[in-house]
Amino acid sequence: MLLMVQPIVDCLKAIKTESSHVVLLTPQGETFTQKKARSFVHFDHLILICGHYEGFDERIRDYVDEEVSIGDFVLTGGEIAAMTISDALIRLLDGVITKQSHEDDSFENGLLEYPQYTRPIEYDGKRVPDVLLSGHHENIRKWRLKESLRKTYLKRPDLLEKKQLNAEEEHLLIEIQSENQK
Ligand code: 4G4
Repeated sequence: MLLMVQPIVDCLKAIKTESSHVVLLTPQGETFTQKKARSFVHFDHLILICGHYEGFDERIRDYVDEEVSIGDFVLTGGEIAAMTISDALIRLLDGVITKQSHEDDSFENGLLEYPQYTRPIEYDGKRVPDVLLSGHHENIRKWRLKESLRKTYLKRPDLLEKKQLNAEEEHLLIEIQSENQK
């Protein structure tokens, strides 16, 4: 069963304004990323159309601005995709979380997040790295950058290929690669 074009276009006509951006959620769309989330927050009015059953009448595509997918998998409906996108956008709105938190997010700097610790200093024989207890901000910054690079190198090498590394990052990556050969 497919969603018909006429009821959806009627609905669009009823709610669309000059500032609306109309997005169709489908597995065939362009993949939603943090970069896309940052571009979507600039729209004053976002309309997310959720398909169900087996999708839409093909002609719907002429009435939307773009098609987006949240990943290469199939859902029974686009609603959870719409919630995913909403959540990613809402947390970028002013006042939801601090600017520093965004800058630290994975994908904002193109790297995975560095390891983080809470108390106690030792749990089940596992210690918080000494450098983090040292209070030496420059060493901590460098350690975090290196561990971000290490995680990305080991888990998401595809992200490193896309990222332009500066001299410090290049140097740290070479260290990591030689450490991993031992
Ligand atoms: C449009 C066409 C989005 C919408 C077909 C929607 C996955 C995503 C749907 C369908 C969705 C995604 C029923 C397959 C609704 N599934 N990856 N399902 N299907 O963003």
